[in-house]
Amino acid sequence: MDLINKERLWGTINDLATITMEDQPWTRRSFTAKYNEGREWLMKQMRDSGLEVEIDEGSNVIGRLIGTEPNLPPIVIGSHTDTVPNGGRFDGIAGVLAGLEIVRAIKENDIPVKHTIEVVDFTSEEPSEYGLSTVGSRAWSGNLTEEMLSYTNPAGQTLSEAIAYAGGNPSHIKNCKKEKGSIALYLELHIEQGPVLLRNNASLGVVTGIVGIQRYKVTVDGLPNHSGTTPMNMRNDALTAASEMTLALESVANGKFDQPVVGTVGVFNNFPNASNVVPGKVEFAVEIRSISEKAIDEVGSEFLSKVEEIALKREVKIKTENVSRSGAIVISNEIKQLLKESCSSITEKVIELPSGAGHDANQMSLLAPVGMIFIPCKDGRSHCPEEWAEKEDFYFGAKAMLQAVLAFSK
Ligand code: HGY
Ligand code: MN
Ligand code: MN
Ligand code: MN
Repeated sequence: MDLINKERLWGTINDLATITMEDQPWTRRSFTAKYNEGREWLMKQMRDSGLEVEIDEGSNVIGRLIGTEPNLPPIVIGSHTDTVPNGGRFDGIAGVLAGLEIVRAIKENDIPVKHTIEVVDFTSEEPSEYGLSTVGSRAWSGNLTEEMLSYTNPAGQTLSEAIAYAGGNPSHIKNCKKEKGSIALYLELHIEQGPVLLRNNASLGVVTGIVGIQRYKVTVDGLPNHSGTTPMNMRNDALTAASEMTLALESVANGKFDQPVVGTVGVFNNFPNASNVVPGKVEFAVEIRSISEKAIDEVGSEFLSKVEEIALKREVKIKTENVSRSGAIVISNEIKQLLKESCSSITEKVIELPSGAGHDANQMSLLAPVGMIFIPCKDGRSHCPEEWAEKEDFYFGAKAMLQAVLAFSK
């Protein structure tokens, strides 16, 4: 008998994804009114489904279905409902809504499940205007420091104020820190955000590991000047210096390491950004990712020394800040086996693969055994308006995750 309601599951995707900023399709940036609106919609769905609903000190939204043995540590099914700009109908949303559908199926069919199940929308998984990602799951793992709470957005508001705006209580953030072992299992369904499932004609993927991510913020201070009267050999141009540093990251990341590495400059802010002013200052964001911590360290140190060299040569000042580091994780054989069996009970087109994207599972791996199921996304693309997943794959993913929960909690 089919427990997952395919049409209802698919309908929730559209209901939430269309709660988007008027001027930016498929966008619900964390800590905005739209983000709060989307979470109000989610909490109503949770309450209407008979779940206990709360927003914790880290402003994580939690919907709880009490198990038959409530003293057992809970199973957490999580992901995120915030998006990158113009970026997500499925990224994050799919995992939260699959969790909602799973608890609905359990409740409606009176299936006895020992463990309490918590469906969690973790706050600000995407790098926000405050420069930090996985904010809510960091609050649970204890990796959301006082210094991070003081990070500011371009308007000068602090992350602490933003968490309060999202319904959290940052001055008591320590209250939502969890102890290792206080969660029985963390599961996350996510679109792959890459082409591997498609290339292998697979419907479901069992994730074998998740990259670590090192984030830096680099500030280049040159000398703003009149672009018409300042000769080329008398400039301290912050933008050309920052551009050479960006190309240096690209060439270092193209080097040979024990595992594949990617390096990206995705944010690049030029000041004063006027066509007739020699750029005085550039702030840019750097991220380096790999399954290998050693490779991340090697690329990071090589990049930072190149930045020093270029600054010296171009007579500009630099400040490099270590914004955050999330560790790479390897999924345990036990959890991989659990997910392989549950996925294979739904479809024979199952493969194993690593995740080049970071997830809340990175932080959750510090607290509990974690497992992830991937579903294919169209053309392997994500973080763009074209991001799309097929109803059937999403349905298979939710069914497989339900199987995994029932098998784990029998
Ligand atoms: O950036 C990532 O890897 C994820 O999509 N937040
Ligand atoms: Mn993302
Ligand atoms: Mn995501
Ligand atoms: Mn002028």
